[in-house]
Amino acid sequence: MIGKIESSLVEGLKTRMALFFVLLDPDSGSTEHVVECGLKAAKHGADALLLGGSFVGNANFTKISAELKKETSLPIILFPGGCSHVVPGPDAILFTTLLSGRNPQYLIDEQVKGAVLVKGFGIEALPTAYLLVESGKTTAVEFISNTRPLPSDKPGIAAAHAMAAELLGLRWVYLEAGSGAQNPVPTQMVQVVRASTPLKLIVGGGIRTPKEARERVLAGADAIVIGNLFEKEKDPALFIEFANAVHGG
Ligand code: 1GP
Repeated sequence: MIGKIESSLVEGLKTRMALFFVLLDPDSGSTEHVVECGLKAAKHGADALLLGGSFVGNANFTKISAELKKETSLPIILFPGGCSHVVPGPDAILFTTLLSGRNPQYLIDEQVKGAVLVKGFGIEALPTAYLLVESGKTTAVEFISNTRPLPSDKPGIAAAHAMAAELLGLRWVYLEAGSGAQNPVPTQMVQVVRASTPLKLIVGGGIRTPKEARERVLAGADAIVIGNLFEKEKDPALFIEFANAVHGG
């Protein structure tokens, strides 16, 4: 069932070319630092805040979400690396399956354990196929998940995975180069995946300039995720530039 948050994101796409998601990594600094970064993003054009990462060692996960919720009405969407990251508080969760991999733990095992928590906490789930794409160096998600990424020069393979996601009833595809990736997901791959399925398409990992973001929107992305960049650089002007590049106009 499509919930309130997903409906509002889809609604947002009626007036914007794509949505601008800012990823907050709980491990990127103190709780105050992460919250400050999230609030800056909320104030300067983000459409949603993703919270999480493949490896989270910060026990303040719940606190970050609670602090953000006090100050912003922007959707806070969990982006978990596993079932242990499911905490009460966020509005929604990217309920992902690492479909590009062949490790049963991240294809279904974490989901079975996490489902009980997601339903118990009443968190809205956005069913998402997570496709990890080769990006020039080993990323945290590749290492932690013990899976091989999809070849970046074989967009047809990524498209076949996206089609499988559609036929399995998922609603979102996340084309992921990995946080801090050397190379973002190639524009051509975004185009080919876009042409293969009507599912909502999220693209992230290693996008460092508004131009790179815009190119992927023009290729068919419905949402762009920026993380790393804003952990170091919190200049509001940069948030605004990214938001404009992603939203279009
Ligand atoms: C990682 O796609 C996100 O899961 C964001 O990547 O941190 O490289 O922007 P960056």
